[in-house]
Amino acid sequence: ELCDFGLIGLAVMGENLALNVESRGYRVAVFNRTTSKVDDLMAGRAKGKQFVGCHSLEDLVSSLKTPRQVMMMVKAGPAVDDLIETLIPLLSPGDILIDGGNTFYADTERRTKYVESKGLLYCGTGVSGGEEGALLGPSMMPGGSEAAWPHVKPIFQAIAAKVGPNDDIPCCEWVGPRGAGHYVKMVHNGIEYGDMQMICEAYFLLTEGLGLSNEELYDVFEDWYQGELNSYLIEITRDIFSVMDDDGGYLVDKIMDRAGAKGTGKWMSQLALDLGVPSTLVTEAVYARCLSAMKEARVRASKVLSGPNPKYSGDKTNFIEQIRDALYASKICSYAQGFVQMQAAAIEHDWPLNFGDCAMLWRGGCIIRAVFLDRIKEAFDADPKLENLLLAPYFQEAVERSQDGWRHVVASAAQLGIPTPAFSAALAYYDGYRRERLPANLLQAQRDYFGAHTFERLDKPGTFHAEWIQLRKKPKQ
Ligand code: NBP
Repeated sequence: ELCDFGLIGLAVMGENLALNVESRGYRVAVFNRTTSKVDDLMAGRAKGKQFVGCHSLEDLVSSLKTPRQVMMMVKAGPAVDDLIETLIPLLSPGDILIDGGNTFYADTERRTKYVESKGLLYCGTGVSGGEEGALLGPSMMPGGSEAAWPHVKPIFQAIAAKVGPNDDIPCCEWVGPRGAGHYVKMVHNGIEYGDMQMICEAYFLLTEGLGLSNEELYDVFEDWYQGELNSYLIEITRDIFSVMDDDGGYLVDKIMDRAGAKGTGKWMSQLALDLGVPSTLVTEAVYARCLSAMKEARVRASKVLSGPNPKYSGDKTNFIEQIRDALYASKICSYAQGFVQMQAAAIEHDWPLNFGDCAMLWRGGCIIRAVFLDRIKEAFDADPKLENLLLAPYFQEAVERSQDGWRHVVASAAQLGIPTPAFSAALAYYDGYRRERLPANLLQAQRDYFGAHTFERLDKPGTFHAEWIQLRKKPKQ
């Protein structure tokens, strides 16, 4: 009996995805470069299930129904190109190659065109949710050859996370052509960076500024989890404050304050710079990880550089509420920036993205899943061309409500010497975006002064240049 689905790469993600597909009633062929992993799976978790273990790509291909669906779940990069080269001669016209890894979107743009030129279909799919998501229901962001969608849709939507009142809306919709799916996945990861950084800033204010214990932090996050900040990341953060080490202390207090990164946040920042859009939250989050990684340098600097006493002297309960406001308002700015970047990328690459759908893809299964995404979906449903989330009435009102607390937190953090790069960047973005007039008139004057870069005028159309040196007031000798 032929299989419905083929999966290559049996590391954490691939193995769990394969089990997920099989659990929905499909027959799955699996292959891994190190074939002992195939045997381990067949003798272990796949035992007695509808699996065919393959020791070669030829075996895998010949085990599949046509049009074949072959998903690669291997390390992103050259491994994917190598697999594509090996698979092309084995596959038949109309067969579908799927890349479910964390691939850079431009690689998927290139590979889609290449694979299509060989008469096959290509489907670059962002998959989020880690090990548990892969097994029980990830968030999936498929893009690539549109003709592949009707074929992959039944299995993809069967295995994806489900949301909605009846738990029947799959977090998997067609995103767009070529690299669109991987781009949306990258923005998801960048937003995840921002969310995590903002939660860490709240944590730092609560501990450094207010001296809250882990028990108190647990209660604060439990309270936040019950409200509009309800999200997976707030939930796991709450839980972290309850976990003890073997010796009775809290585990979180013993963890080295040096963050790692795999690079998807950095990609989003780099592409924001290329597009000329201000995705400042993800960028600050990336830089915050860089600064954290300089542990030894910080230890040296801490012995030399001074700052104020970080203890907050005002009302504790109020400050906790204000930190919640800062977190919520900053989160809105962060998502606003992410969607602006996707809009700019959609224009640049000619991807007809549906932004309400994008919000729903992240509603379940993935790391940034949150109730909040329903509001984003509603905002884009009400106005698919919405320029900026901050302009949607719901978010406009939410920021209006939060901004006093947010400003107080950013100002207090500056005075207490507690770094809050994401909260501060979010506020600077908000205050810059809401201004009809910014000081760039002076900037243009400077550019024209030293480099004759010309300027436009508010009072008449055209391009102008001034002889600044001749016109200026002569300095006193
Ligand atoms: P890894 O990213 O650690 O990749 C390991 C797999 O790639 C193994 O099956 C390995 O085979 C295979 N592989 C490599 Br490495 N080079 C290969 C080559 N040249 N040809 C064929 N196979 C090759 O696995 P993962 O953590 O399961 O992630 C898979 C993909 O999913 C990655 O792109 C990752 O970024 C993405 N992702 C991961 C997560 C997560 O939470 N881990 C979440 C979302 C997305 P071997 O056994 O022979 O070495």
